[in-house]
Amino acid sequence: MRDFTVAISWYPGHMHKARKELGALLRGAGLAMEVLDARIPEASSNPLLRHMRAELPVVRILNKCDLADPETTNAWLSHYAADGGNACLASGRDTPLDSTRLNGHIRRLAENARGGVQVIARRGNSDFSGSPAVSGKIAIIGIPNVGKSSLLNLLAGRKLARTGNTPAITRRQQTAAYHPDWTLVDTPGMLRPRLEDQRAALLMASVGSIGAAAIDTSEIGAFLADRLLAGHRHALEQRYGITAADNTAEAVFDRIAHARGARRKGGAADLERAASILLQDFRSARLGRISLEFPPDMHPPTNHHKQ
Ligand SMILES: Nc1nc2c(ncn2[C@@H]2O[C@H](COP(=O)(O)OP(=O)(O)OP(=O)(O)O)[C@@H](O)[C@H]2O)c(=O)[nH]1
Ligand SMILES: [Mg+2]
Repeated sequence: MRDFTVAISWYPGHMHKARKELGALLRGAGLAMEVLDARIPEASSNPLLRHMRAELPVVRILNKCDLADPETTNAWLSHYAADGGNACLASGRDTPLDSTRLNGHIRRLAENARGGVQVIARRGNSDFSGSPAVSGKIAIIGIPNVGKSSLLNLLAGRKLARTGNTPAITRRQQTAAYHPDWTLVDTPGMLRPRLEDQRAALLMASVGSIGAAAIDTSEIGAFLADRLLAGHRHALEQRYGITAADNTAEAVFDRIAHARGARRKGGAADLERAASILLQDFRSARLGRISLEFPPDMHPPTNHHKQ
C-alpha cells in the first residue's frame, strides 16, 4: 500500500471567528449535539471540539447512516453507548432520527449535568414531561459537511438553515426554537488549523468534509481506491469491471477511465477524472453502503467476507 505523506491543511478564514463564537456558545450551552459521519465516526470527531466542549454532555449523532454499512453503524452505536453519561443515535435518509428517544436523552443528560442548564418550572409537554423540565441551548457541532444544518432543519420542522453538498456552507451560528424549553444552535463546521493526523484528514477528504482546494483529487482517490481494494473488491468489480490482476489505485483508475470513457486527447486515461468518479460514486453510495472506520472490537471487512 502506498505511503500517503501529503500535508493536508484547510482552514478557511471564517473558521477563526467561528471558533471564538463557538467557544462562547459552548460555555453557555446546556448540551452539545455532535454530528459525526457514520462512515468515519472517529475521524469525523474533531479533537478540538472534544476539547472545547469539555464536560458538556453530548448526544452523538451518527449521520448519513444511509451511506454506511448498517452492521458497522450498529457496532459504533454499541461502542458509544458504553461512553458513560453520553448518548448516541443514528440518523440518515432511510432512518430518520428517533425524536422521542432524542428528547429522552436530552432531558436525562441535561438533568444530570452541572452548569449551563437552568432548571425551570415543570411543564406539561409530552416528550419532556416528568420531573422538572430543563432548558438551555443545544449546540449542534461537528466538522464540515456532516449534516449539522440538515439536522437543525429536521428538528425545527422547516428549512431555516442553508445546506449543500460542499464543506463550509454555514458561516455563522443560527438558532431555532425546539420545544418550549430548548433552542437549537447550528454552527459552522470546524476543523483544526493543522490536520496533524493525516489518516483522519484523508478519511475526512474521502467523505467530502475538506475543501477540494486543499488536496489533489487523485491523492484522495488513490487513498480510497487502496481501501476499497483491501476490503471491497467486489464493489469495484461490479461497477468498473476490475479483474484479479488489478491491485493498485492506478489500475482501478485505468478501469474506471475505460468504463466511463474518461480519456485525454490522444487517448490516455484521464486519471484525475477517474479519481473524481470514484469519489463521487463512493460518496453517494453507488458502490454500496461502505464504512471506512470500525470500532476496536470489530474486524474490518476483507475480500473474503460478503460485501
Ligand atoms: N445521504 C445523506 N445525505 C445527507 C444526510 N444529511 C445531510 N445530507 C447531505 O449532506 C450535505 C451536507 O449537509 P449540511 O447540512 O449542509 O452539512 P453541514 O454539516 O451543515 O455542513 P457545513 O455547514 O458546511 O459545515 C447536503 O447535501 C445534505 O443534503 C443524510 O442523512 N444522508
Ligand atoms: Mg451547515
